[in-house]
Amino acid sequence: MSETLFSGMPTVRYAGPDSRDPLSYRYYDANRIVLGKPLGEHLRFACAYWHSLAMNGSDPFGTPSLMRPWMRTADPMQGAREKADAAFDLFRVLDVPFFTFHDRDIAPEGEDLRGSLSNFHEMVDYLGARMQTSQTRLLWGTANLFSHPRFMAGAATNPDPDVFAYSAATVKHCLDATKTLGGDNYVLWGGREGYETLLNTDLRRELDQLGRFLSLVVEYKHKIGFAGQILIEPKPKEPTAHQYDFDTATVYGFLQRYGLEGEVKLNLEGNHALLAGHSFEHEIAMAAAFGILGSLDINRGDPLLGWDTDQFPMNLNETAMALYHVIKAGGLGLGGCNFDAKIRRQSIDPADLVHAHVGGMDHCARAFLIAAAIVEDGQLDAALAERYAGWTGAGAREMLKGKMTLEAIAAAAEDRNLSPQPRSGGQERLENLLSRFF
Ligand code: XUL
Ligand code: CO
Repeated sequence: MSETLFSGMPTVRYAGPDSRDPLSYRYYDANRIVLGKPLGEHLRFACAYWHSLAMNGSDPFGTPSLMRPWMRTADPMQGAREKADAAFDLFRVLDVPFFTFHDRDIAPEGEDLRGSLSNFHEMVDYLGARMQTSQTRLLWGTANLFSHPRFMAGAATNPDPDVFAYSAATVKHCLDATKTLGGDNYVLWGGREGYETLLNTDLRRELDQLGRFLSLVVEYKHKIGFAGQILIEPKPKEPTAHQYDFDTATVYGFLQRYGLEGEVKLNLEGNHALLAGHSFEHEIAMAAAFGILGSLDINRGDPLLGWDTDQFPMNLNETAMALYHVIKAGGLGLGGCNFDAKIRRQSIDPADLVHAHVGGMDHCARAFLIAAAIVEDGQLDAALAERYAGWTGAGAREMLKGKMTLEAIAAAAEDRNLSPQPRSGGQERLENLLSRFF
């Protein structure tokens, strides 16, 4: 492997909470046993290729601020190989167990569909070779069905059936590649699956197209024996004014409508939750309640801004409560914590990328330890059980079994001449209890 931007950097190691070395892990001790298994296996961190390797610091008001060496290479395929070398060297520095990518992050667009697929598979082979000598595995693959102008009116929901077919071909090959590289999940984020104005949009048709597309993906997953999970990533807006996969609840309704609720789970993102007017913990708890919690894009947004800033997570309370609900849901299983997060436009040094991930991983590890301590303490759980204790009684349970009619419940209530007394929700007491763990 050639020299990379990260060649001179040693692998970041766990050094304990007292460490003064900014490039050491203070909380992320991957082998530490927490709640019966190693911390690393709970968190399953992933580095996102697009933000870490492909992003050049440009924003709607400015040209690129960080030009990486591989972005200057004249031959795009040679540039893609240099980018991959840098990627795996970065993974070595971070000692990160997983990575994630879109087809377009790892390989340049070709002249036409065949050319693009050929570039893609050549780079998938290259990544496969890199993975032979790396500890870093693939958490998930996905397709970029939103950057090229052909997708400006959507991919599966496009009014042009050729774009639907083009997208189907792209996803087929990305799913093949994800399986070949041993990925644990395949993610579909609905890039431009949404609308700007109803004046030119047939909602019913577009939703049916999206439902059909997803069914095709699920059928193909089974056909090739991909053992991983298919995940939808909800987001309420941006780039379109109204994205179809708005939030957890919306996607669950969509999955039910197209008969896919047993087949597809969710990849939930912190910043997307915020844009939907929810908290990250709300989205996680809601997905857990529906049994569709799959994986996390663990990042944070800026509550003062209305767009996806994709910052590295750094709000301890928010992350700890998000991970608390993950633990309560039984963990992430095949999912993980993917840093769908980017450094700021001014963070132009290669080291900034390393600091960002080290900080993110350490932050999440610390938050997980706090969440685990809350679970182990059990007082929050006990308070919840106590609040709903009335429902453990036989008469109460009978009402939910589907056997009692409204009249029967009414008759029983009248018979007992019920006069329920209000009880405190105890919110402040519970908040005080929680603050003891931070
Ligand atoms: C966009 C976003 C994507 C998905 C993968 O907001 O989160 O990067 O995670 O396509
Ligand atoms: Co994301």
